[in-house]
Amino acid sequence: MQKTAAWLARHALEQIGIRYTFGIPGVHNTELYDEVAASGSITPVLVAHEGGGAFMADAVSRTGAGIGTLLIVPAAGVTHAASGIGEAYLDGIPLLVIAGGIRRDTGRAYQLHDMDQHALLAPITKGRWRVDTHAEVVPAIYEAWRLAMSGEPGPVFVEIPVNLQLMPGDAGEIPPFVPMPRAGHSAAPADIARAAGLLRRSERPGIFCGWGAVDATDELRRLAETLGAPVATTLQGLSAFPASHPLHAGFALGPAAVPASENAFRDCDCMLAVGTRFAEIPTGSFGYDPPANLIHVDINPRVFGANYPPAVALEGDARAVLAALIELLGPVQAGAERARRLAGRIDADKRAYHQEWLAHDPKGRVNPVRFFDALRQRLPDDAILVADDGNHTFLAAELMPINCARGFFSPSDFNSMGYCIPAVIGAKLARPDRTVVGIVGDGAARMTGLEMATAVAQKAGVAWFVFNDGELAQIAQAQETPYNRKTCTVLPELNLEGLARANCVGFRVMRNDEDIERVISDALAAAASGQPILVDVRIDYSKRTRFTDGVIRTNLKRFGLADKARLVGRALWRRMAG
Ligand SMILES: Cc1ncc(C[n+]2csc(CCOP(=O)(O)OP(=O)(O)O)c2C)c(N)n1
Ligand SMILES: [Mg+2]
Repeated sequence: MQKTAAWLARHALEQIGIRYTFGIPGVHNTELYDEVAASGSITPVLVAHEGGGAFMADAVSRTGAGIGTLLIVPAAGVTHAASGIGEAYLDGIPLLVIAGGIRRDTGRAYQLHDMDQHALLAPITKGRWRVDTHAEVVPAIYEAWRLAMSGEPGPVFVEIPVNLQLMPGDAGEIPPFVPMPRAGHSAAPADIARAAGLLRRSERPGIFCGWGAVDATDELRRLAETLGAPVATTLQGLSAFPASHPLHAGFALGPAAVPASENAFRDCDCMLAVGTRFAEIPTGSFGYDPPANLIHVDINPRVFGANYPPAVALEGDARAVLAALIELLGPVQAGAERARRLAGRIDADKRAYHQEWLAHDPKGRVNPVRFFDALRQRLPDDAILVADDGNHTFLAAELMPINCARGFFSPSDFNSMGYCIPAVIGAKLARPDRTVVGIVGDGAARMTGLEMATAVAQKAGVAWFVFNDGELAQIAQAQETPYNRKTCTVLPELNLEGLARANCVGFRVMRNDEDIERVISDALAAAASGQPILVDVRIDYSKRTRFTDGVIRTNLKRFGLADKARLVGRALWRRMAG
């Protein structure tokens, strides 16, 4: 069969079920764009910057509605997209990145956009393909997709040289698309039995879950209830367990965790960790050591023992492994009584922490706890909340209850600022039935703020709440004590209303606590009517999160006496000298 590579790529994307591609056309992919635009099922979305496009595609994948897909130019498109590709790679999110490639039929050097993109992408993709013939196009895209979706998901890259896109060639027999099997594999029964034994004998079991458990909420709930175990989550996995459940302890472990989690896990003697890598954020810079009886469930065996040695490692799909574990565990006698006691303690700790925030004086600005209380009240349970990276992220993690699986996204391990504004758009396009809102720092809003126009063009009714504090607060707070000065963390003035108007989105200001309910209601109403809207939230950041305090304390403890003396001496001197 004679076909162009552009036709073949479009065919493959249609079979996979791609509904949107994100990117910008250039001379190496206009043929692909033209094909995709002719598809009845795929909409090519023009973005302002490929970095934003990559964050949109990432969010499509995080909703669970198929794989997010990029359609970009070589070199400059790839380097612009790299932040989003890196984020997806470290966060275990599938992405299909398709770029045009330079001509392979002219023998010319110094072509436009000529670079080794495969070398650049090697550390942040699971696999890379460059097709050299027409017959390779469809198999390469299917194979790339399969790799992206299997095991721990991640980004894959396919380069299609422009000469193949333009000219028809022999496509050979086009293979059929074979979807992935639904049921994931479980671990060895003997290992699951050992895990069940440890949990049964434990007096204070605990469950810690990450994004890898996000589709296993029912199983987690059953296990928590059977064992009478508290459940803490990572930042990325915040939505894996509903905050409304009485055994939900909350975000993180150890001194950087919310009080309910810190207390519930203080004497944990057997931990069931599911779909988490014990990375830096959820352990508060490795400030919490899990117990020796650590049962670690993950689809990626490389995470086992990377930070903490497991007593039992269970390699497999979280749902399948947990279902088998539930089966082998059977009823646990002490579980119900433990659950009752724990629920009381968790509830008291959560109330006390909430009260502590309510009592805080926001100095005429917006108190974060009142903002999140009002937002929670007005959002449906299945809403999707997207945070960027900064102090606002940890405020959301500590103060905003998330009750629906895949109801919270944030750029976690690659930790790339600029994620939220575009990701909100990607999530809304993938799930138009859901309310999607963003919480974004004023620093991050500068990075990808011009992507708001993409929401208007796509008629994506979303709301972004910009936490406007005039600083790169998460870093500025960490500078305060040791340096007593804020080098490069005080932001120049930005007119957020101007930014909103420039992008043709709606605008509201929330000046203080009195404005909260009215402005949130207005913003959600605008979003529901299809009008994207930006809200300038004059947030008060004078009270620190548990996370920031915990991480600073943990890191300070690590310094030796001499270094500690040096740092404290410098801080004191600066304080005195001004
Ligand atoms: C691309 C990128 N650059 C820099 C950082 C370092 N960083 C982490 S949080 C943060 C502050 C973010 O400021 P803002 O967006 O205003 O949020 P806030 O902390 O004030 O809530 C910075 C600079 C990062 N994570 N990513
Ligand atoms: Mg800020």
